[in-house]
Amino acid sequence: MRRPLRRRHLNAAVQSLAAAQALVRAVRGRPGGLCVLTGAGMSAESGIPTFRDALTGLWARFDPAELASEDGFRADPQRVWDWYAERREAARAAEPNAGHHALARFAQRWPGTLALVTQNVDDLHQRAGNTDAVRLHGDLLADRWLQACPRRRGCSPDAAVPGRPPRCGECGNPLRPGVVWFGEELPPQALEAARQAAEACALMLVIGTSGAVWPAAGLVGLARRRGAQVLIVNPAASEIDDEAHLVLRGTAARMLPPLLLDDTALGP
Ligand code: BV8
Repeated sequence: MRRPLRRRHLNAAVQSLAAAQALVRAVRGRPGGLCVLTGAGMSAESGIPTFRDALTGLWARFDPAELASEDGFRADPQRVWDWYAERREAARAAEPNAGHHALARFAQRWPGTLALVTQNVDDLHQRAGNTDAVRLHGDLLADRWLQACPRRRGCSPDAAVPGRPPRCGECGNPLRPGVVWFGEELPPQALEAARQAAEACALMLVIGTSGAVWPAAGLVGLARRRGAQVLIVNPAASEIDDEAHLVLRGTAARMLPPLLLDDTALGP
């Protein structure tokens, strides 16, 4: 009994990949034809735990929104600084995976077709070659002062006195990671660019996101309402699966090369 079931699964996977490849082929060479939204799952196969999985080990008992918030930082700056320091190390030690490289090669092969929007705060898209990726949630590797310099001296973050977190030697203003915390506004330019890309695309490809965080998750519905086809790549169900015309149940590194570059068919 097992064998036919597996064969059926494989045929279904091959068929949906073929259908997905046809959607991608239809937008190649079309300016802004493909908008890609990525989440933490994009970097999972590079060894960076997803947001939900980042709460493993000693961080398991914390709520992400608590750690990734100004209130959480003010309540215990050292704890939050250490969490980000650990994530920074993981990001620096990681390398772009086959999924990141497939997106970069697609952009090279069909210049102007891809608009890449990411929720990720690591720099793996940029290191793979997508240096124009729109970063909705900031940059894990860029620090800034928690508040504006009270002396309007515009002290450089590099001049901060080392510590957890580092602080201004004159006014004690702490450094914070250059990411968008929960309850904070997204960078208006990035959000506007993402909205325009979602509205203009013919295909919205959503990779490795649970679709739990807004306003990023809203970009998918926006694209669909503007007539775009929605294609999701995720090994598990997400909160935005209802918006999809087609779902590929697989991982970013395994699915993107055949999907974007027809490089290799899906093997057993
Ligand atoms: C704001 C930076 C207002 C920090 C992040 C509407 C409805 C409900 C709530 C809200 C709403 N509007 C606003 C809110 C509140 C809140 C929100 O969305 N809360 C949620 C939790 C309910 N939003 C905000 O606070 C936003 N700000 O609204 O401000 C405002 C407006 C004007 C003026 C002032 C204020 C700010 C949101 C941004 C927060 N910052 N990151 C940091 O990283 O530390 S969000 C952070 O979490 C990530 O960047 C990412 O965006 C998100 C995690 O989601 P995913 O990336 O999807 O990751 P996750 O782990 O959840 O899932 C991984 C997925 O990958 C899974 O589906 C898994 O199956 C899949 N996967 C696993 N392995 C693989 C894979 N896929 C492919 N391949 C694999 N190998």
